[in-house]
Order: sequence, then structure tokens, then C-alpha cells
Amino acid sequence: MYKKVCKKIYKLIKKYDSIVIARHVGPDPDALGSQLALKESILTTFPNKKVYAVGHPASRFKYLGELDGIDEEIMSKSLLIIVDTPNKCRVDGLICDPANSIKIDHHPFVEEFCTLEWIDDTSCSAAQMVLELIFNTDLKLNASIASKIYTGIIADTNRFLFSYTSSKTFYMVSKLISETKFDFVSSYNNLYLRPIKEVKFEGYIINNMTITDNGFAYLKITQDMLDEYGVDAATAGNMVNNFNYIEEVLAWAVFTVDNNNGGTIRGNIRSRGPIINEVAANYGGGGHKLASGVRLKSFEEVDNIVADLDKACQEFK
Ligand SMILES: [Mn+2]
Repeated sequence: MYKKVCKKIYKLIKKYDSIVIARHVGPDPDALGSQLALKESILTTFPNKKVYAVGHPASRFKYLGELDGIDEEIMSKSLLIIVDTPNKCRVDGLICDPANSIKIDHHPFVEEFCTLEWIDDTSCSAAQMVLELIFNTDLKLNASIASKIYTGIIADTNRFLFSYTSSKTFYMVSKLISETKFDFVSSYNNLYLRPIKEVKFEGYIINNMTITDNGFAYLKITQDMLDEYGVDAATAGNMVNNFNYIEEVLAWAVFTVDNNNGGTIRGNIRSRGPIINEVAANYGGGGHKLASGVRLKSFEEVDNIVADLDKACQEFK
């Protein structure tokens, strides 16, 4: 089934002289890695084509490559490929609707907005799907493309820790390493090296979080705390991924004031059992069963969701 769709995608890529590749707003390493790997693969295979990777850059992930600015005229004439994005409103840099568009995504289905959609919600990452596309067509691969794909895969699976890592993931990564001989160990430096202030702030969260009798851990993070350690709301929010495997904690969250978004409270919630996205949905949030996010108006609202998440932990026990 996926072989057929890969061939269809390749045919369209072959047909167009100009191709635009987009991904979701607030890019993570999988979004950028799959986007820039696909761009490089198309350009390596077809050096005469014009390929643009669009969207706002993220300075943190600059090592994955540069992005391109384009106008409406270019986009309207191009083949548009959107990676890692389930819904249209989350596409970064979409300025018009070209005649042909392709979606390559591993999120649960939200809406149809491309003329050709390849959705595989059993895939661990969009990067794995781009690799599948390369392996099943005449698209080329090299060490530089491989490192971008690998970064996407290890970021979305948290180094093969999450459950949607499959035998296919290991098989394809093994093939990726043996075919290109790229230095996969150096990918970890780019992804995991961080300044001491961030590590110290993580220690601060651990030392100051409240853990309820039902196993729900949380911390409210104010602007003063962010200023003291010199970290931003997004960085603080992403730290929840590091609090897995604490014996006394079933689910956990950090609630961070986000002055870049009008002083709203950014809630990042994780779980190793209790279903949390249903609770988050009651507050306008979303995400997966065990990894979810929400945006709240005030710390008073935080108290309500904390009570609900604590209850979810109690029911799980
Ligand atoms: Mn992804």
C-alpha cells in the first residue's frame, strides 16, 4: 500500500520543476529534519529543480539547515509538500493553495486538505516516512540527508523510548546507517547538548514540584523563576520529557507563564499510565493519551486542571 503512494509522490516530484516543502508552526527536530532531508534528497536526485523549505526558522535547530523565503507567485506554481502536520491551520508559511499538494504525516487524522495524503499514524515520525519514500523510489540518500532523518527519528521517539518505535523503525535505521555510514553519534551532541542554566533549572523543577498522594506531580513556573535561570517558557515546557520513570509519579505537568503569548499559561502534561488528553480536552487542549498540552488563562484555572489530573491518577490507581 505505502509502496504505491511512494511511487505516486515520486511521479509528482519528477513532474514539477519547482517544489515547496512546508511543515508545522513551532517546528521540532522531526518537522525540520523531515522537511530539510526531503529537500536535500530531491536536489541531490534532480539538481536542476528548484526546491524551497519554508516556514519560520528555529535558532535552536539551525544545524539542520537554512530555510527559504518565497512569494505567492512561486508557491502557486509549485508542487507543495507538507510534512508532519495534520491540520491546515498549523502549516507554517502557507500563503496560497497550489493545484497539487501532498501531505506526509504520522499524526492521527484531523482533516483532509491536500490533493494527495499519505498518513501513517503507526509511523514513529515524519522522518521515518520520508526515509520510506526514499527507500521505495529513485530518490537519493547520502550522509548529510541521513543525519537529518536520524535526528527526526530520535527526537520523536526519544531515542527509541516511546511505544510507537517499531521493528520497522529499527530495520530502517539499520539500513540507513549501513548504506550511508553517517556518524550517528554526533547527532546526539546537536540534540542533547545544553547550557548549564537549563540543567540547573531542571534541578529547580525537580526540587520544587508538588507530588500528590495519588502520584500527580506539578509546578507552576512564574516569570521571576524563568528570569532567575535565564530560560524561556518553551524550554521550561519541554523539560517535562525528562521526568519519566520516577517511581512516585504517575503523571506530571509544568505550568509556565508565557509572556510571548500574552501572559497565558502554557501547560505541558505527561503520563506513564493515566489518560491525560481527555482531561486536557476539557480545557481546550489536545495531544496524545500520554503526552498532552493545554493553554490556560490564569493560575486559577491551573488549580482546576490540577485537581482533574490528580483525579485521573486516583482512578488509574
Ligand atoms: Mn513528528
